[in-house]
Amino acid sequence: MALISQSRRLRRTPFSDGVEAAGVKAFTVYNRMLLPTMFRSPEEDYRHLKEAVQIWDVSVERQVEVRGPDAGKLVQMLTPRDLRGMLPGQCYYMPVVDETGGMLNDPVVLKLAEDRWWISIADSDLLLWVKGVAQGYRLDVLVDEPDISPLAVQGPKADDLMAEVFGDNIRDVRFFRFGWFTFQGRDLAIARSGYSKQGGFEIYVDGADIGMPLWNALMEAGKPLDVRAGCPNNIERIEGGLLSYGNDMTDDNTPHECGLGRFCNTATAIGCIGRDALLRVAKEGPVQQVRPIAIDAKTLPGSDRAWPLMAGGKRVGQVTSAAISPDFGGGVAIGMVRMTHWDAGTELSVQSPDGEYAAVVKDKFWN
Ligand code: THG
Repeated sequence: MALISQSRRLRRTPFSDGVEAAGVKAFTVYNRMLLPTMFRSPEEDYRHLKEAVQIWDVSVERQVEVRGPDAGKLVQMLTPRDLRGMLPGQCYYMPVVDETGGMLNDPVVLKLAEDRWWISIADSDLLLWVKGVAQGYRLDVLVDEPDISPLAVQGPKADDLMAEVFGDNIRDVRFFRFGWFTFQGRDLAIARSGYSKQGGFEIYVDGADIGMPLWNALMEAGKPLDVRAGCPNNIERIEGGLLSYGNDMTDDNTPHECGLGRFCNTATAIGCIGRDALLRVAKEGPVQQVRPIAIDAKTLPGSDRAWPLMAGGKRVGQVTSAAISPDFGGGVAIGMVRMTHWDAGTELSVQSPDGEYAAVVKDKFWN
């Protein structure tokens, strides 16, 4: 692989200096910003994530801030998830759909106050959609991207590390809740959340100037815990069934196809854009859906395209993410499978660029 050329269009983050000093080996681009993908090797990073604690520069999870009297109304227009019961201090995983019910993004939303929300986005230009909706409906809101950069602390020793830097009260933050904690005189929202199944926190770092001081404080305090710089790990997130927008789903998919029907309350999410379309698909049910797929392979290539899933000479779906799992042996994958072939135990074959492999639909992800 060649190098990626630097330019102002490809944004660095407040933690890029620390990421480079830690020996990052590969990046991807996400929301026009650098996202590390490998430090030592995918397998070494994976093992360490499952046993210790890592600091992840996930600044690419940009915030769309919605502020003002119509903020709650606007956020509810974006999603089929019913937000009426949501309290300040809570995070919700929130599908965002267009007028046809197609997925535009799958952010985590934080309710800071009735009139102030952060939408922590996946890789699509959601800011433009939210601004467009606000303008089109003449809502009384301000919509912008503040200087907030999430820093994730993930792994089984995350609580111990965070307690060293922020105090023991951090241990009481519950899953998908956030509290306010002070670092160098600045109040930071810290949630128990993150893009792994190993547990941990996300610190919403307010102001690029405290990025490296916080990075260094965590690295220093974590020395006895074997802390390392890390990043979302493709093997671990596939095992855990964490979906990747743009990979496992696009605007061609409804939330129901993505297995996100449990985050849709379309009947009561009054005002949601795409509600009529979703009421139809919710009633009829999807004709294809995301499934865990085991692949009988010892090595697999990278997945820069969908791999056809075949049965009896016919295409019945596609694998959208795949990796070899050190812990579960063989290939683990996320696929989109037609309803005729989506039952657990269904035997398929997958056409990877390196050849055809036997595959089977699993009943659950690997956790
Ligand atoms: N954290 C924050 N923002 C994000 C992500 C994140 N924005 C982009 C991307 N990741 C959004 N995608 C996801 C996908 C899954 C989860 C979070 C964000 C997730 N899901 C849990 C699960 O499936 O087990 C639990 C969801 C729930 O129960 O509500 O955590 O990682 N800030």
